[in-house]
Amino acid sequence: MLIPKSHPRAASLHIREKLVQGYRSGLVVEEGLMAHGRGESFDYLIGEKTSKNALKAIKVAAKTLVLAKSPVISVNGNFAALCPKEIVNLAKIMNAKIEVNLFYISEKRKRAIANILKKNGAKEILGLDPRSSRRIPKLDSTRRVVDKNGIFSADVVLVPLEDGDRTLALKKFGKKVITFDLNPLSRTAQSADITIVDNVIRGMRILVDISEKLTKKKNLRQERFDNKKNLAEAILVMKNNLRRKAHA
Ligand code: PTJ
Repeated sequence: MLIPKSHPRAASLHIREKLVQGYRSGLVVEEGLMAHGRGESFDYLIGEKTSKNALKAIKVAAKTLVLAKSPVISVNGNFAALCPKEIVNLAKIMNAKIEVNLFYISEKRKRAIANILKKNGAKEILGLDPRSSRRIPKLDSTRRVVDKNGIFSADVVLVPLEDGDRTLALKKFGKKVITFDLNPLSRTAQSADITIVDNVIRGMRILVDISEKLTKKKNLRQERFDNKKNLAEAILVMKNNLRRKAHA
C-alpha cells in the first residue's frame, strides 16, 4: 500500500506494512500480526519514541552482549520481518550467533527466515539442523528445542518478543536473558534480566549503534541493573502520558 509521507501515522503504518509483507512472504505467522497489534497499543502509550528507561536498558544490554563469551540472537518471525539488517549487523559486531527459534513451529518458515537473514549478509544460521538440536529443560512449548551450538551453550541470549515460559526456563537454565517487549507488564518483560520497553524496530537501531561504539572501548565492566525498577519507570511514562491526555 502507498502511504503518503504527510500521513500523521505514516511511521506506524510503514512498520505495519513490513509485518504484512513478512506475513505474505512466509516469515510471520497470523498470530504474529495480532502480537504486533498488542505491541502497537503499548507503543502508543509510551508516545512512540525511545524513552529514557529504554535507552538505559539498551546501554546495559549492549555492554552485556559485548562482554558475553557466547552471545546468541534468537530470531522469530516478527523479529525477522522487522529488523533483518539490524540482526545481522548486531551479530557481526558482537561476534554473536544467530538462531531461528519459533513458537509456532514450521520448518518452511524457519527456512524462509534463514533466507532473509542470509540475503542481509548472515553467513551461518543455527536452529535448522535437527542433528544439533537439544532441549531446554522444564519447558513444554516448541521453543524448548534449541541448537547445541547456539542457545543451548550461550551465556547471554537476546530474545525479542518472547514467550514468558521460555524466558523463565532459559533463566533457570542459567542464561542471561535480554528482551525487547513493548508491554512492561508481560511475563517476559517481568522475568528477563534486561527488558527494553521499546519498539524493536527503533530499539535495535540504537542497540547496533551503541554496541559498535562499545566494542572500540577498553576496560569495559558490567554494571548493576535493576530491571524491576526500570520497568516501573516505563509504566510511569505511560501513566504520565495518560494523565497529560486526560487533562489536555
Ligand atoms: O514467529 P513465532 O512463531 O516465534 O511467533 C512470534 C510471536 C510474536 C507470534 C509469539 O512469540 C507470540 O505469540 O508472542 P506474544 O506472547 O504475543 O508476545 C509478544 C510480545 O511482544 C507482546 O508483549 C507484545 O506487546 C510485544 N511486541 C509486539 N510487537 C512488538 C513488541 N515488542 C517490541 N516491538 C514490537 N514491534
